[in-house]
Amino acid sequence: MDNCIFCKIVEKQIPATILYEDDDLMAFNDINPAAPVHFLIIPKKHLSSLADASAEDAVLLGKMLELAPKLAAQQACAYIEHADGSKSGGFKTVINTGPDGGQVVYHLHMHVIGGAKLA
Ligand code: DGP
Repeated sequence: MDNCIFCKIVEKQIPATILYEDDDLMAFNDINPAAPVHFLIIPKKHLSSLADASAEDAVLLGKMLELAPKLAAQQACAYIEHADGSKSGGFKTVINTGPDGGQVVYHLHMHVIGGAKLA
């Protein structure tokens, strides 16, 4: 889509630190990280926001959610349940939607944030 900054990243028209790419998804580091690990998972298909997703996008949304813990683990913030029952690591996933949700870039994206103890 014209004038969409994330579509331009998908098209490699502007640079980004790309962590993952397949036919449907891309993940790249956030330009303004809120924590030591902060990357975005986006569908390559332009959807303006989560509110624009429909039933036909359910598999795509599922793939985004499935990818988050895998990439988080690669970025050294895996969530681990230990044999003794204790837990460590982890990360936060956020999808901002609309002005009141704090959305600034209108191409659906999921923030994955970690590498620190988050509130
Ligand atoms: P949101 O408020 O959920 O729309 O967050 C948009 C995020 O996108 C924000 O954390 C900064 C990031 N961002 C904006 N422009 C660029 C860019 O050109 N490159 C990268 N890597 N991230 C960007």
